[in-house]
Amino acid sequence: KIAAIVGCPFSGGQAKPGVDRGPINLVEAGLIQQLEGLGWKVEFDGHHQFEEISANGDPPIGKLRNPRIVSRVSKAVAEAVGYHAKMGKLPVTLGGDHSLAMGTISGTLDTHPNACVVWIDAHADINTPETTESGNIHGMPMSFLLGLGEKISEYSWIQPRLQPSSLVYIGLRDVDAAEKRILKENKIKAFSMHEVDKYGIGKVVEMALDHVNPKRDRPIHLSFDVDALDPSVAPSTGTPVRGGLTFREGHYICEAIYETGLLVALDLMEVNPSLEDAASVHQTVAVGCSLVRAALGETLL
Ligand code: DIR
Ligand code: MN
Ligand code: MN
Ligand code: MN
Repeated sequence: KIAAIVGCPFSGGQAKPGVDRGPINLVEAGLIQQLEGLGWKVEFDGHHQFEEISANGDPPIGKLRNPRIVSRVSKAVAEAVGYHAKMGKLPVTLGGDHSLAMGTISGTLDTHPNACVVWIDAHADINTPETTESGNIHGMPMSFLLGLGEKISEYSWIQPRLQPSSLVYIGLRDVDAAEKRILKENKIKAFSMHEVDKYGIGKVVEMALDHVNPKRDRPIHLSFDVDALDPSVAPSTGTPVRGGLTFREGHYICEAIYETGLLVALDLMEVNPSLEDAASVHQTVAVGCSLVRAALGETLL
């Protein structure tokens, strides 16, 4: 069992600087040694060095902000994740903002065309180029992967091959009006915090897997936005929303996905070490590491 760390110091999918330091902080906190301690062989050949395009060189396309750099960076990430997956390794992508998931999930699907996606987030990240209110592409990766909305030629490298039935959300609580319509129109299964409260996290994970993976035979891509956790648990993130997952609920999801034996790729995104005080940053980075450990097999007993 080999894990390949894909460090993605990138912030262009949203407006707050600092999220590009997330992967550096997670690695410096000892994540690699921690995974080795779980019995993994861990490959890490340094963080990705993404090309820079100045703001001048990357004017908006419609409402999309930084559209060219986000596209090129995600394309590079797709190639890296796809390559590791093809080699039989488990790609663990450290963000960076969640626009990177256009790349990670494309890379997963190149090798595992039948993979399903479990998306843990306060947000649905399914705005289209037409519906986005912010213009931030980290709020849009799912629409590109599903092939919803206007086609932007810059993003023509993304094959829209994920079926709406192959995606499930857990943790939602800040979903734009247009996103709610998109979820309904496409019959996308989502367990918001309301369902987590109602059924408990154990039942929610079971129902989520029953939806995307009824026979438990499909590879799973787990994309975890740290803002799914309550801000009291993970304060240092760009768009915190109160009423989130507890520490244990977040870890339970990771543990349960690991137990399926079907995990083929993991994203841990949106840790921003420049937000909040030093203790909050330390706490958020530590929680990020411990979520990754849980997804890679750390048990409590
Ligand atoms: C909002 C916020 N729905 C947007 N999205 C965030 O910008 O489209 N995603 N924060 O993580
Ligand atoms: Mn997100
Ligand atoms: Mn989010
Ligand atoms: Mn919002």
